[in-house]
Amino acid sequence: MSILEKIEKRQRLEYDDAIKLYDLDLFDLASIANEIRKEKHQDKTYFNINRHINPTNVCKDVCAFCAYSASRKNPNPYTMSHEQILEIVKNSSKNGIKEVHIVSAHNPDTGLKWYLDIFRKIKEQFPDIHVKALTAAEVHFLSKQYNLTYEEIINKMIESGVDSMPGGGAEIFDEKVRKRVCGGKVTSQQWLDIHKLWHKSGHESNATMLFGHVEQREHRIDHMLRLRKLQDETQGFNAFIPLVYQKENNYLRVKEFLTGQEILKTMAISRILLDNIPHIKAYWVTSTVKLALLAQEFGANDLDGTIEKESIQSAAGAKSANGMPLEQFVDLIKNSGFTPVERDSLYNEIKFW
Ligand code: V47
Repeated sequence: MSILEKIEKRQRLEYDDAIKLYDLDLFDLASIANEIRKEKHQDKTYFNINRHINPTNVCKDVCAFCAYSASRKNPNPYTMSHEQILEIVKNSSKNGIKEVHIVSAHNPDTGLKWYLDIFRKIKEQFPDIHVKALTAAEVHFLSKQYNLTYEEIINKMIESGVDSMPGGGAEIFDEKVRKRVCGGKVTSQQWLDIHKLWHKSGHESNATMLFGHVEQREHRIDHMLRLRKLQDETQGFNAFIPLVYQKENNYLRVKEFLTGQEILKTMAISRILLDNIPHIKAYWVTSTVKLALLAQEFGANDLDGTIEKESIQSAAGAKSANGMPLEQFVDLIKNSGFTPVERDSLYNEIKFW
């Protein structure tokens, strides 16, 4: 049976077929991915009114792709006080945010309490705001730093009010590439183990993939298939987020951005392969807004959110430092022919705009 026939029958593709998807014509891939998107989500494009907060950039690890952490390339270390973070949440709550997405560097100086107490304080003062916080890379860092098991850190997160985990830190699972781009931090298997434990605790999370640096197509396919395997076991992932690598101010020497075609093909392939992860998020921050809108025709059904402030990818060259106004966000989705649906962090529909 040909690959196209297998997809037509909605049969699962394994590695040998999956890698050949890249050889298909761009518009054939779009049409297949769009058909699957429509079956699952019709013309709805989900987004969230949210606020990203990155409380410290002091990091004990050095990932070659990272321009955010304080280092030789970025000699401006900062660590926010809890009062500063609460002030941000207070101001953003006036804009109707439903979620704070809190991700930090691996700061060895602040103490475990600094990491966890802020979640409790946010929950006490803003009980209706969903706290999405701590990547598996941070969970691993905290576990090593404070000699606690992953389960113990996860229990502390839950006790402190963390509602869901973001998908960061996955980067690329292939061990050789991973060693080159972020050797020394959470391993691929540890990343997957942490999400498995989080799912087992009855909570949901997302999964990212950083692509467009030194990895090859086969590493992307391998990454997606490892996620699909875990999702078969746990069903805990809500969204897959392919993050397009930004190349400024970091230690990886990558001169060219991926072509728009390669980015869109990767989005479409993720929609086809990840038959058990319901949402494919085109994160406009890294793909650019224009390509994220186009990605809606290539299987993506989620555009993340208004963000308000973004520090990680903008440090590496993305034009996202100030988020996007809600009206503009809604208009862009409508003008591209889709229905903007505001969602909460767990994909319950809040409002059709
Ligand atoms: O894991 C770091 C990435 C991630 C660069 O779960 C870079 O809903 C591009 O995970 N170029 C953090 N990317 C952000 C993240 C995320 C974003 C939006 C939504 C969700 C979600 C999660 O940022 C890191 C890393 O892969 N990153 N440096 C760079 N130069």
